[in-house]
Amino acid sequence: MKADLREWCENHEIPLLGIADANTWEEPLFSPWIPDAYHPNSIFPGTRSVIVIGLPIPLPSLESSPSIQYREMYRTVNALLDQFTYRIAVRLNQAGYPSVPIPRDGYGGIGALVKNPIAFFSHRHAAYLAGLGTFGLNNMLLSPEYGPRVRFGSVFTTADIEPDPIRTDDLCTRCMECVERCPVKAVRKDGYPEGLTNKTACAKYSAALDKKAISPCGVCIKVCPIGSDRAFYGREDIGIYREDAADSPLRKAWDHIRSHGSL
Ligand code: B12
Repeated sequence: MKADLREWCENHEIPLLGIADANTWEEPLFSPWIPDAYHPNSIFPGTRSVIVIGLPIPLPSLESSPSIQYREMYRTVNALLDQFTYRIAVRLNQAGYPSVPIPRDGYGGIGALVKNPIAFFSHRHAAYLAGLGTFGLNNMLLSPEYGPRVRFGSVFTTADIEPDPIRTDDLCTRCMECVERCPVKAVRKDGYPEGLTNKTACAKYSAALDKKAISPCGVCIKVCPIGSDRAFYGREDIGIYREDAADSPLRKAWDHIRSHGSL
């Protein structure tokens, strides 16, 4: 079953796949732990495994953010995540294992998040339990391949699939770049849980950007030095994102992109 899933993902350009045992939600690994109502078995009783897939945000699409370029890429990746998790669930149903895909976000517009910035299920948490990465100061799940520049989707299934080990290392280097560069000072330097992102401040900023058609912000994920995608794109130097960085062809390109397509 796992080999079949892996092959299917490879054939569909899905680079990250992890499996979590649904029972791991019942054994707190840090405190405060995720509340019972948000566990897979509370949402879909009978869940044995949670399949998590990760699709990367190509770094150059994010670098002009906030911009129409990143907004469109965010939407593309979101649509693919929902389609792929839907197809994986249908595939498992056809094989005789009742399964359900979970929407990659689960909220009705940024207004809903300003009112209550919590969804009914956490994909970040699922990705962590499926061994795909570790939490960073920016509250995002950092993967070795893409740092936080990866979005996740999950499928709850009654199939028993061999789980992947949870990572025990810490990918975050506490470089503080996400803390210092957040435009609304929503990312904090303290550890979990004191340092959880100020969700309301971030959501309100996103709502303001949405009025200009350039949400979400994405700065805390573009400046993160973690991820082999940085070397792949020749972007090891995160100083290029600082406002006072020397003029470069990249900055000209970002200014060009930012001057188009938004309100
Ligand atoms: C609500 C929401 C927001 C809100 C609130 C943000 C927040 N910090 O929660 C707002 C609008 C502000 C927001 C902003 C962003 N978001 Co958002 N958001 C969500 C959403 C829809 C729900 C999160 C949620 O409420 N889960 C339920 C609660 C109970 O769980 P939780 O918040 O995930 O937290 C639990 C664990 O993760 C854990 N935890 C969280 N942080 C830490 C840190 C440590 C050290 C430890 C040990 C544990 C820990 O503890 C919590 C309780 O157990 C998810 C999609 C989803 N459904 O999962 C995307 C999601 C979290 N967002 C994502 C992203 C990328 C962003 C942005 C970068 C915007 C963007 N798309 O460019 C910013 C980053 C802001 C930030 N630095 O936090 C991605 C994260 C991908 C990743 N690699 O981790 C997600 C998973 C979407 C997806 N499908 O991939 N988001």
